[in-house]
Order: sequence, then C-alpha cells, then structure tokens
Amino acid sequence: MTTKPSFPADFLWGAATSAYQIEGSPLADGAGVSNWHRFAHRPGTIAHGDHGDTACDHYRRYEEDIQLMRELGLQAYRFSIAWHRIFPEGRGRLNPKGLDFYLRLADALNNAGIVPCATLHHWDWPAALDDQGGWAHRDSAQWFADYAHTLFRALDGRVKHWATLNEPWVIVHAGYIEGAHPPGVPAFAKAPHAAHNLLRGHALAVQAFRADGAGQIGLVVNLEPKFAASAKPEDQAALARSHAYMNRWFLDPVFLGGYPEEMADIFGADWPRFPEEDFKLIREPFDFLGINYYSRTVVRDEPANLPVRDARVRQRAEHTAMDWEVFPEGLKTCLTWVKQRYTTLPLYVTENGAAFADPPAVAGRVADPRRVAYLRDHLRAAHAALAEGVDLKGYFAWSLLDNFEWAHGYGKRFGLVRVDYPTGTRTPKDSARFYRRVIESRGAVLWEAEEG
Ligand code: GBH
Repeated sequence: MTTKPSFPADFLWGAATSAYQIEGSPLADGAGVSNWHRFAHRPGTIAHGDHGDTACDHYRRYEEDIQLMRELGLQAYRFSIAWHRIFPEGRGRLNPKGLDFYLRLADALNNAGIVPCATLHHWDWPAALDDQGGWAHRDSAQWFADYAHTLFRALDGRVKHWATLNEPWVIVHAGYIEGAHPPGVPAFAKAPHAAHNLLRGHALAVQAFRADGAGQIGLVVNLEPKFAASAKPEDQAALARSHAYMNRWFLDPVFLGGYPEEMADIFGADWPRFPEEDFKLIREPFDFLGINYYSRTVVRDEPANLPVRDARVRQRAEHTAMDWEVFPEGLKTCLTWVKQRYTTLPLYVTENGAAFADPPAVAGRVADPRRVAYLRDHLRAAHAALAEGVDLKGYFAWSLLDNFEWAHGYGKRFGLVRVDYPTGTRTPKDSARFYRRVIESRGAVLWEAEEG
C-alpha cells in the first residue's frame, strides 16, 4: 500500500494581498498621497482608467474579509502596509490614525487565529518621496529603514512575520525601465541605483529589526526560469543576460556579495561602480526568502530591445489571462535553484496564482476550473521540491481577492474570492473551496482523481 504524499504538519497555508490593490480609501484618516494614487489618476496610465479609490474597500471591510479567511481555512494572511498612511510625507510626522488601521488588522487576525505576515513595501509609498528622487536617491535606503523601524516597534508583539520588500526587481523594471509603474518615466541610468538602494534599504531594515524587533524577517523576490529559444550562441547569450537581469540581479549581491557580470553588459556605460562597503551591508543575514512564482519565459536575442536585448518567444501552451504561460514545474525549478546556488535558508512561496476570465457568480458559485488545476499542479510542484530536500515552510496563494491588478486595472482577476465592482460583493470561487480542502487534508486532495 502506498501512502498519499502530504505536506509537513507545520507547513503554513495562506493567501496574499497588497495594500493599494485592495484597500481603497487612499486618503482616509490623514493619509498622504501615494505614488500609485497619483499615477493611477494620471490619464492613460491604467487600463480602462481604473484606479484604487475604492478597490475592494478592504480598509472598511477588513473584518468581513477576515471572516472570509476563516471560512477558507487560512492559517496565515500576507498583506502589505501603506507607508503613506503612516508617514504622509514619507518621513517626519507620523499619522497615528493610519497606523491604527494596521494595529486593528493585526489584532483581528490574531483573534481569528490567523498568522499576520506583513510586507513593509509592496510598491506604494508617499508620492513626496518620488519627488525627492525616489529609490534612485541614495538616502531612500535610510528613509525605508526609519519607516521599518517605526513599524517594528508599533506592531511588536502583534506581528512576528515580516518581509522588507516585495519584488524589488519589478519596482526597478516596471518603474524605472518600462515606466509602466510610477515614477513612470523610463530612466535607464537611474535603474541600477534604484536597485542598489532598495537592497541597501532592505539590509538596513533587517539591522533595525535585529535591534528592535522580534520574530522573523525576510525578502520577497519574483523568480522565473529562463530558457533559450535555440542553441544558437546569440540566443544562449540572451538567455544569460535575461536570467542575470531578472533572477540574479538582486540575489547575487544578497547571498554572494556582488552583482552578476552580465549587468555591466546590459547597462553599458550606465552601469556604475558602487562603494565596496555597500556590498558588506547588503549581505546582512536574514531569516527566510520569499519567492513569488507565476511563469517561465523562453527568450531569443533581440538587439533592439534595450537594455537586455532579448525578446520573449511565446510557446504553444496554456496561457493565463495575463498571457503568461502555465508552467508548474518551473516552481520546483526556482526553489531548487535557490537552494543550489544561494542558500539553505527557509523558503516560502509568498505568491503563486493565475488570472483567468472567470464567469460571474451564478447562484452563489463561481466555476473556475482552470484556477483549480493551476493551484493543484503548482502545489504538486512545491511538494516535489520538498521531497528533494528544499526547506519550504509555507505557501501563499495570490490572491485572496480579485483586486486592482496594477496597470491592468480590475480586468484581470487573480482572486480565490470573486469581487463584484462596484458593490464589493465577495463570492468564494470553486478554487477557494478546493484550497480549503487542500489545507484540511495537508495536500492529500492534490493527488485525488479529478472530480466531475
Ligand atoms: C506580482 O508580480 C505582484 O507582487 C502582485 O502585486 C501582482 O498582483 C501579481 O504578481 C500578479 O501580477 O510577461 O511572460 O514575460 C508579478 C511579477 C514579473 C510576473 C514578470 C510575470 C513576466 C512574465 N511578474 N513576469 S512574461
């Protein structure tokens, strides 16, 4: 008789969101104007002219959402803190009413028996800081550390799981290379500095946590296995650049003490020389690495596409509504790659999920079979990594709720729970019910035959 595979008893099962994507009430209770609030209200930036003014109205409905989490059987909830609610101008004057929201949120989660996992920076921050040079300003690292330090003290005893940054690569790539996110103006020469200061800020925040915090703190990165479209040397070189750019730019300095060689090739004359002592700081040890996994990419050489000089080659395979390839085994690849190349630190899958064009709720039910299959196949891949000795401690589905999908607006739905706009009505999808059974069975249902 074979026993069904299952996840460890202490494996942490959760779902994730971020502040600007769900909260709404962007200016409530004395909050400052955030970069995202300002950006989304600039015409032409977001699909359909969408913005986060209401979003999921979570700022006002958080208690109901925690009730939903209980119904889903979640053990943990990963959310982010909106910096501009705490420090409306970015630094200096603290706004107690904004802070109070997160105290209430953390208390309510703890009372519900759900572990609060707070991310300090998931892309929204005070617009005033962009006006002072943003992440390209060397002092931004200290701005972040000061903000982080305040929160460690304020939420001490309430939150024990912290992440510094969510996907610094996206902040730099979308914000400073593409301009699809704020500050919104492509500025290649600033990008290496923004990346460097994000890393310094992360390290300074970890140091502040060691001085004045309790629990565990980590960094969250997005990873994606890269493949070359052919064995041609040009495509192989494009692969090396693409992989260095997305997967190694942030992790090489954190774990190995320096940037990938390829960065100088990618940025050419815009690649700076950084002070040697910064690399010592950036290697500050922390407690876990969070990995956000969605897809893979296959690349070929494309000299016209700066700065990386690659292009994606779309595969004949299932794609999500984001046009991202569904590639479950890539999750295992990323987890084992981190273990082999960098570290045996505990790992979490801090985001994984898919947008699909779900049908609206019919009689209180949303049928989303493709999301159920996506979850099942990725969780099997996560289990395969565990079986190979990866120290994977937990998994967070992206996302608890349909929400504001950044430049794509509300058109892309990643939620386990459907949100109807503008009423905000929440309806758990079939995937939410499935995830509940996964949690209850510690994964055993992942290996059951498909039901009709
Ligand atoms: C995350 O970022 C964010 O943390 C979260 O806020 C967001 O809502 C969620 O994902 C969904 O987007 O175009 O095929 O080359 C996602 C990071 C990095 C994933 C780039 C997709 C490009 C795939 N993304 N990647 S492709």
